Amino acid sequence: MSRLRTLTESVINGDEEAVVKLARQLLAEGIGATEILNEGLIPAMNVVGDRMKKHEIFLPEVLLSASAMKAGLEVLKPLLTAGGASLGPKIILGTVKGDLHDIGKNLVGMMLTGAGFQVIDLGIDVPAEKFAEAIREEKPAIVGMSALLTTTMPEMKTTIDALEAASLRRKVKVIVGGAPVTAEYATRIGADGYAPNAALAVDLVRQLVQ
Ligand code: B1M
Repeated sequence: MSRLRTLTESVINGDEEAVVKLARQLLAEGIGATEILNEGLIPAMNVVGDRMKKHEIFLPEVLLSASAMKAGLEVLKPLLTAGGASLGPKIILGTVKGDLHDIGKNLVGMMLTGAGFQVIDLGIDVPAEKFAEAIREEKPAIVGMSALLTTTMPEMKTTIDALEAASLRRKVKVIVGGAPVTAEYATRIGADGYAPNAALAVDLVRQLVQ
């Protein structure tokens, strides 16, 4: 089995220690952080998601895999965020109200930091009012919302409507993402952009701040 495949298996098995060790070894051997991310870590969450859907595994196992995934990301973080002088435009990120998934959002934050943006992460389960408050305080160029559940996607529209009602909508560009979100949905709810992954989120933000 290739080392990257072993890394994937270790995340699936929720073996945090093995994930950290292997990720460090792969980096030391000169394998790029992006390759480790895209070919080692991310495929694991897809397998976990499939098994979860088929009820082959349950929340405790998914949580272990999520922790292992996060530990792997921490190893890559210095490389993914390197190069960012963090003096570029501000971007506020958050996972919408009712939603606790943050691995994808964190990854988007790391890549944006690496691209030189100042990222202010509001965390998970962020209500519309908190986004509004942060816009007033931080005056960001962009607000990014993440949602992983079909049931929390409508919170993105609720937040956009709340920003409109608070006369804040025109002051920022709003971007959205997360596995169930689509470009068509983004347009429908009045967002300025959608990105299917973290690398494309960086491209999108660059376009929007030009
Ligand atoms: Co959850 N979960 N989960 N879960 N979970 C999903 C999303 C699910 C698809 C699994 C499944 O059934 N196949 C399913 C949703 C089904 C649906 O809505 N249709 C699901 C469910 C049902 C649930 C619960 C309801 C389960 C339960 O309680 N019965 C529950 C809900 C809790 C809540 O939020 N209120 C729940 C809980 C959890 C855990 C807490 C155990 C854990 C999250 C831990 C954490 O994040 N700290 C978890 C996990 C890990 C998953 C899966 C397995 C993996 C998600 C992930 O991290 N993917 C997920 C299945 C899956 O997605 N395959 C699943 C890796 C990550 C890198 O990808 O987040 O998509 P992703 O981010 C990508 C892009 O989407 C994009 O860029 C990222 C990087 O490329 N992106 C953006 C994301 N945000 C962006 C923002 C942007 C731009 C791009 O701009 C701002």
